[in-house]
Amino acid sequence: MTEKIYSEAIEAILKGDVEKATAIARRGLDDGMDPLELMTHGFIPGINQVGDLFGSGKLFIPGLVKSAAAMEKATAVINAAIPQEQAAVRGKIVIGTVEGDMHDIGKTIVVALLRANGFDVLDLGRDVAIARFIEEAEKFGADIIGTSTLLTTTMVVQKELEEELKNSGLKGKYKTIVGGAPVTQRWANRIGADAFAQDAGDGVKKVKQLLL
Ligand code: B12
Repeated sequence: MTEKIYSEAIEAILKGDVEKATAIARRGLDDGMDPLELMTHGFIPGINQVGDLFGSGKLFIPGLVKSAAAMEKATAVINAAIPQEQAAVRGKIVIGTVEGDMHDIGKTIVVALLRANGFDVLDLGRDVAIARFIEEAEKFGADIIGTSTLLTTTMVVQKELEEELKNSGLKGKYKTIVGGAPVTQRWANRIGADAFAQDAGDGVKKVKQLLL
């Protein structure tokens, strides 16, 4: 039963079928599935296959856009169903996708899971300039700045943020966490980010560690 819904989710994303993807997300949740399990074993493998097809020239922009739309809708349904922890606020995080990058599906999952775990999260959306990350962190009284990037060409913005924080004497004030498909622990070490997370669950774990 579970395997079947995972393969249906993968197929709906591959086909870029928004209605089907939404219906599968709702059905899985109605059947009592864990939202993150459904995301991790169904929808994410689906969008990763889309990425591989696109990367190898077997799928083109219109197909990528359709699949992304189905993924966005399924993600919204699943994010809304993540159980919320009633604990006191554990810390404040400003998060966004870096300037030049429009990918935000993974970032929205991270935001939803952090909120569900009792963190106060300010989501700045996508295509966020370095100056804005810093201004908003100042206004919000953030403990942590989190950045997402999916493009190898925009990874450098995470490095520039570290440099800007150092230059403005704010490096100690905010901890930083970096994520996104091409980002690695090695990259985080190289640019001087305080943490790296490979997925949303790991993100919650690393954020908790940063706030200890
Ligand atoms: C969906 C998608 C799109 C959608 C995005 C829609 C949206 N609202 O996000 C659209 C159609 C807009 C798109 C556009 C483009 N895309 Co695109 N896209 C993808 C695709 C298929 C999936 C991305 C995704 O959503 N993954 C699923 C999520 C859940 O995973 P994730 O983002 O990695 O997030 C997880 C972790 O990384 C982590 N995480 C992520 N962020 C953060 C942040 C923090 C703080 C933390 C702690 C953790 C964390 O947690 C998340 C949850 O587990 C990828 C392929 C891939 N497999 O990555 C290509 C891909 C990223 N795209 C690519 C390209 C080339 C483009 C375009 C340039 C295409 C074009 N010619 O126009 C444009 C770029 C537009 C721009 N300026 O940004 C390339 C990038 C290649 C490269 N070397 O940089 C990829 C790799 C496809 C490929 N194989 O070629 N794309």
